[in-house]
Amino acid sequence: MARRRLTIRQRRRISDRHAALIDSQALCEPDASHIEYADSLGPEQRGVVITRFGKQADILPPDFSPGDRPRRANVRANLSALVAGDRVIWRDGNPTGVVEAIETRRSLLFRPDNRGNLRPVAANIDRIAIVIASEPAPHANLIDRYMVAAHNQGITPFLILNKADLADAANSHLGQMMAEYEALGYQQFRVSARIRSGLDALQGYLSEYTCVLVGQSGVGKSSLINSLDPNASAAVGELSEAVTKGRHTTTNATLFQLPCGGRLIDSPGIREFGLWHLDKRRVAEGFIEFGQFLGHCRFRDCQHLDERGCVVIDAVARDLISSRRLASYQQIVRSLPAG
Ligand SMILES: Nc1nc2c(ncn2[C@@H]2O[C@H](COP(=O)(O)OP(=O)(O)O)[C@@H](O)[C@H]2O)c(=O)[nH]1
Ligand SMILES: [Mg+2]
Ligand SMILES: [Zn+2]
Repeated sequence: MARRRLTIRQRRRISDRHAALIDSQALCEPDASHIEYADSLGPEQRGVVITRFGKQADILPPDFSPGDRPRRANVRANLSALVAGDRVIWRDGNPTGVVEAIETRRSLLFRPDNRGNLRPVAANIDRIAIVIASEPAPHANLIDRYMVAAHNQGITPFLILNKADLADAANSHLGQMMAEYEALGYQQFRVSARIRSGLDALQGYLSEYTCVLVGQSGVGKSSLINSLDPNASAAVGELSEAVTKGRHTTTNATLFQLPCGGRLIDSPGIREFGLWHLDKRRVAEGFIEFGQFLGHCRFRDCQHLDERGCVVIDAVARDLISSRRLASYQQIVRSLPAG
């Protein structure tokens, strides 16, 4: 599957939009025009967005339980960036309520759409679960990209190796990869959604957080949600994603409350996070083991590519940074627009 390439102009536009998007204050202004609805609507209350479609959203109380049926509400035009996980002020109505305001977000995930615009996907996320499996084979550079995006949004990433039931799950390439991330301090879990192994430890961790699952199509993200939540019916199998992709249907992020505690957001739409809006310095910061070296290179604007006096490159020679991670960093930096 060829990944779509964006033109430089599209990437620049993403940069500009990014600045506007994270300034979510603009989205949180209450709208005075709700007075006209006052008769038919209930009192203002807090809620959380379960999923968003078009001009409507499904809403539940912030402390909802698994299996609770959400209420449908209209979303005001000025709240167009509303996404799963958003905390809102809303009023119930028959048959449809109305969302009046978005509360300030503590985090926001976004991804580039087909036109190269950045779109918010999910809000108020605590952790990003990067799901991998022996099949389809993982790409360490893709994992690194997810990690850079997560760190830059202030969200801690961790790894879930699914399909532990497959013989190939013990292969040495995968083992090395997991060991490298473990040494960097990333939490990791080995599970099988199919034979339900390793789920207890994962559930214990998930119970503390709202997590979003990311990873290549086919690694078992939807299967994992279904095995953690008997009420969930996330669509399993490559066909479902292939079909939605062919039709250009927007697949929206959905928030699940797990019976074991914790919340998961399944988002078939997140295949990658754009990194184009980041400047190179922020990419380096997303490689957490580079941190102690940054700012100490001979040249203040060192990009750690091939400059003389680069302490990051020197750290590889001293076995303090892996050559694989440096190469992965360099690959990301070279893929960014010039400037
Ligand atoms: N052997 C094995 N197959 C799995 C496991 N989890 C999911 N699968 C299979 O992997 C394929 C893709 O699963 P799906 O949940 O749709 O992946 P997604 O694209 O990441 O959501 C399906 O055929 C699943 O049956 C697992 O733990 N072990
Ligand atoms: Mg899926
Ligand atoms: Zn350097």
